[in-house]
Amino acid sequence: MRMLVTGGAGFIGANFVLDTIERRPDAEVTVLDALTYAGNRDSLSPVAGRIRFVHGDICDAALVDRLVAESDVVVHFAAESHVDNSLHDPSPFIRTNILGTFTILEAVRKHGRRLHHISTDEVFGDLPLDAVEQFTEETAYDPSSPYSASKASSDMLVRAWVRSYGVEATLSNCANNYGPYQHVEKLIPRQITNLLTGTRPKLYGAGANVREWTHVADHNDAVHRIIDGGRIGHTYLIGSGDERSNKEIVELILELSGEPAGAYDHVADRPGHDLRYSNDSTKVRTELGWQPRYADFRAGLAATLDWYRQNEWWWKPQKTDTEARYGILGR
Ligand code: NAD
Ligand code: TDX
Repeated sequence: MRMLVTGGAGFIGANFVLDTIERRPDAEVTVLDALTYAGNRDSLSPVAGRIRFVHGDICDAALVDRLVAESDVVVHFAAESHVDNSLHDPSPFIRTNILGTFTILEAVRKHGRRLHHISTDEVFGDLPLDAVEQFTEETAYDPSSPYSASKASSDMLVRAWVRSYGVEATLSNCANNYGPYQHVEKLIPRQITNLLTGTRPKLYGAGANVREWTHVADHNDAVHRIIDGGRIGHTYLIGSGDERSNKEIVELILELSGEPAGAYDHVADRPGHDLRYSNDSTKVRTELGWQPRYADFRAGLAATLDWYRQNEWWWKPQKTDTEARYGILGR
């Protein structure tokens, strides 16, 4: 199988490529990545000799056309992915997430290639904190931030290209991921690396907002199953079922780091801050036999903490710039 992975130098994409090389030894993998501030070629160093790396932009129609023509399957991870950045400057989100996905769709349409589009639970908006309600594949889109609106737009384009042009695409909307190689701007690595650099964790507002935490390896396992057995035109929601408030997460990181429970700062809340996400992942479990292997979140978080402790070389170069950006946002 010739596989084109967009955004393969980012957090989830790099974990996907490392996993793919083990799982599909015969696969010919090409990574297309623009190496924005969020992309890091070092994440792919364990498989550098096994893949082709193309430094380029998913909005470059001629390049995308050529690479898609040379592939059997396109797995589309590339995106601007951070909500806070999207609130500060939405323009790269509109360009990469919407125009970039359009560019990929036009190439897979022309060459008749299989596409899997990676998306997020954030397209559905949020749920009340005290409800048992969950998102399902039928929930209406109601995005809150420029990031989630741009991802919602990209999903809509994929659905339209399936219906109107018969493009062979599947979609998945996963809950929050954690694990190795995640950029230090995101909640869990930010707090772990704050503690490793002698800074107190920063909690937005009261910290009551709830996220459903799914290990990146479990997300990618679901993606492989959808590529192999997913129904064309279908959407699959992915999530571990493990929901936690941000306050619980920060307190658990402090505990695992041997620090006192209250040793964190409250900072300004995120505007429009979604309250709770929760995916009903019955479809991917029953149709494709998926279930999370990292069912013990505490153990998965402890392993992630160890990874950041042991791989300072990987994250240290990002840390100063990231905190400087947060300084501008007042968070
Ligand atoms: P990330 O920000 O870590 O990585 C994104 C990658 O895309 C980077 O390597 C970057 O260089 C690349 N990229 C950005 N713009 C590009 C462009 N114009 N052309 C080519 N490459 C470009 O993101 P992530 O957390 O790994 O997320 C990957 C995908 O998964 C995204 O589509 C995101 O919406 C989705 N997702 C993320 C999560 C999560 O918790 N992180 C959860 C659900 C879905
Ligand atoms: O320092 C922080 N303190 C804090 O309280 C940071 C960085 C975040 N938070 C809060 C905001 C959110 O409620 O923690 C929660 C998680 O924040 P992020 O890591 O920024 O993730 P989120 O906004 O939930 O979005 C993530 O999951 C869905 C990914 O970034 C998206 O790409 C994905 O689509």
